[in-house]
Amino acid sequence: MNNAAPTRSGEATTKGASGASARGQRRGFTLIETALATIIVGVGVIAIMAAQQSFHQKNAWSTHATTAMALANEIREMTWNLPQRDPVTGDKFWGPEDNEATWVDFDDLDDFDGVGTGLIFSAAMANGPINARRDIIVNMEGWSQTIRVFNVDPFDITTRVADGTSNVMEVEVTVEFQGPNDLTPNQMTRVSWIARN
Ligand SMILES: [Ca+2]
Ligand SMILES: [Ca+2]
Repeated sequence: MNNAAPTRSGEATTKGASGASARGQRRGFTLIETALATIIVGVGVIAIMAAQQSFHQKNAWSTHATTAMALANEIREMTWNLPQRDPVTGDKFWGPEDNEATWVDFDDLDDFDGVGTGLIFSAAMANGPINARRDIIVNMEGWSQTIRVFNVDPFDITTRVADGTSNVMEVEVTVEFQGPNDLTPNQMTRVSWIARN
């Protein structure tokens, strides 16, 4: 009986030491540790958000570039088979003939240069953008197509000459987009080609 008591006492002493050690291991985080952890997590979150924002911006730009190319191709398709001479009058009067009030009436290539400075089809002007069938494409706020037609030197098609002074024509389409937060329109694409007729 006398031997049992010291043993229990010893166990109690051992338990007491181990309990104190456990209490020491379970101590809370210090303020500095918490602050550091917060900073580390915060920096990580900010980096992820910045990467995500960058991804969205690139994705939006890519989508807009694709739309712009499609709008330019609509003009290319619309004007591809137009002749240089007006099919009614037979002459090469630069710009729309007298009886051609709107783009729906235009039947030769230089009609689409307007009075010689180009034509703009835009959502802001409620006349565009237009498709190859000359219909206004709806729900295209902020978009515009600018068409210009040039005569170029037949021996050097990179050189533009005065309107009506050559038999080789170049058509140029510039597509712009102005988003709700953009102060000015952004040029999304510019395409030009030598007319086949
Ligand atoms: Ca004409
Ligand atoms: Ca015409």
